[in-house]
Amino acid sequence: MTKAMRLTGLVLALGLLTWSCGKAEAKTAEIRIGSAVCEMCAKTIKEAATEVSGVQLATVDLSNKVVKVTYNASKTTLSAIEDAIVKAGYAANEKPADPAAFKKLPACCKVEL
Ligand SMILES: [Cu+2]
Repeated sequence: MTKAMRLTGLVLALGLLTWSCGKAEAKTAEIRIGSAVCEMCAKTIKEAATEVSGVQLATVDLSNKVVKVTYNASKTTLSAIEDAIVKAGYAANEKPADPAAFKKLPACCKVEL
């Protein structure tokens, strides 16, 4: 093993260490969004979730009716993200949708459970 190779290995190891430290606070969770039916719902929920400060990524999976969120656990909580979705008019896990927000949804999105 040459000196250059060993050095490269060391740099890579250090880089990986720094990277994993930076990701330490990042958590991923799935939130059930049972009342989501169409692309418009998906867009509304995605926007509501990503507007929460600390949320890095929100991916809506309409066929499984879940939204996968990646968030910084030192900045926000799963409960806060659920609340944002509730305020947008959708049920999130055990929390029912906010009735006033639900009323304002487009007709195609209003699905009584
Ligand atoms: Cu919809």
